[in-house]
Amino acid sequence: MKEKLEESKEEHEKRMAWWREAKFGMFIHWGLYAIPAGMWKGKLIPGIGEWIQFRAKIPVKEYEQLAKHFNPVKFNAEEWVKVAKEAGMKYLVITAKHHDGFCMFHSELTDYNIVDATPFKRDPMKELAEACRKEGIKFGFYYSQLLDWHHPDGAGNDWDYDPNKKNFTKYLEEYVKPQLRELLTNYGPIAVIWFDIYSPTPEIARDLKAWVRRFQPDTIVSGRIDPNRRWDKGIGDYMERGDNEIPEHRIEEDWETPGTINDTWGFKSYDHNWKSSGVIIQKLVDIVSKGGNYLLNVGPTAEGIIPEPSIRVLKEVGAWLKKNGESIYGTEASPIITRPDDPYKCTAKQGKLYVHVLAWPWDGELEISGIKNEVVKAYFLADPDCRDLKYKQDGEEVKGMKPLDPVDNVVVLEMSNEEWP
Ligand code: FHN
Repeated sequence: MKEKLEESKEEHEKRMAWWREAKFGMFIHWGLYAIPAGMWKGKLIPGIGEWIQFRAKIPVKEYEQLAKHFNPVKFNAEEWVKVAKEAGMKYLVITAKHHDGFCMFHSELTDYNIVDATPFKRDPMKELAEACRKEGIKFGFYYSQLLDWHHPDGAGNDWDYDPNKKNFTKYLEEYVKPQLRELLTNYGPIAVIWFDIYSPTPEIARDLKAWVRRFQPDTIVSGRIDPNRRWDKGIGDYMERGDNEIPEHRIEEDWETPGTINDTWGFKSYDHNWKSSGVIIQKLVDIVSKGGNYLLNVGPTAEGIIPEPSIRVLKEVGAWLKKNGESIYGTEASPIITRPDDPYKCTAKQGKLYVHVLAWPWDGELEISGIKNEVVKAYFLADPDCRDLKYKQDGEEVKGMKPLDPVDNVVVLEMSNEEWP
């Protein structure tokens, strides 16, 4: 049965309002792949951790055995949500079903789920949904609609199943849609359904989106519902950029970059390539200055622990946001065009330009160009007393300020009137 989708611009704007304000969210990739953690039968398997079944061509019957050993006794939903909250993240999206097909929620459609197939027997999605509600964090599900290496009719597994014998429509109608109904009816309000690479046709994408709307009209649908659309939102509610990809320029429509803290989404025991908090803060600023959201991933272990290096980085980002959040949440993209090598990026709110000085020029002489209003006050956002910063304005140029923070000094320029920015 095909679902119809008709909605007004107002409905769309209303749905997107919290998301536009939020800017920063937590992505969580968690599943059976956290057990092998990047190694299979003594061999290091290259690539991202959650793709291990595909990369090592592990037969379903073998991979399924992992479920018997999945017992994340250290999992604590409230602690995870607190990590997100302290990092200044406003929403959380977790893998309900990734490409390996294992369901991290209790599903009536298959026993291959965390409650029925593991010694853990709990539904962590219920616990997380609850904890998010308590802490005021929006809660969403990642759901792999195309790839499913476990289901005989899902796409992607041609080492167990003959691709010519697959019935994708059956998988969609009798499995994907009923599972989406479960996710959208058993866990309270769902802020986002994060579909991933990609629905096979635009018709299927539209149908799936309408299916989501039928149960929760306010749920935001990710751009990767659309076949191969990376450069505009297409059928989704917003555009999803490539993984870790930040566009060069400001983009007018809603968009998001999903990013990793190290080089994998699902936990890998030997991936220690952690980005520093400085790098993450600068990526966040870059993204927000171009009008986007940053969905930053953590990959918990099979015991249910968010790796300590991620927690450390997130705490530091959160500490920076505590002082400088005004220049991120609810801001507009930069009204000034900056080049990649400019030492600053901007965000704005009415009458205020936030100048994120990511690398203070070595001679201390910061010059900001393109200021189309008279500056009446300059100060560091992190300074609780908003003490006046000395500056000289010469037409559209503002010069002569000295740094405060080693990573990103946010200088606030207050304007004489609210016409710009
Ligand atoms: O194949 C997935 C990958 O495992 C991961 O989930 C990322 C997150 O954006 N999405 C796909 C690749 O783009």
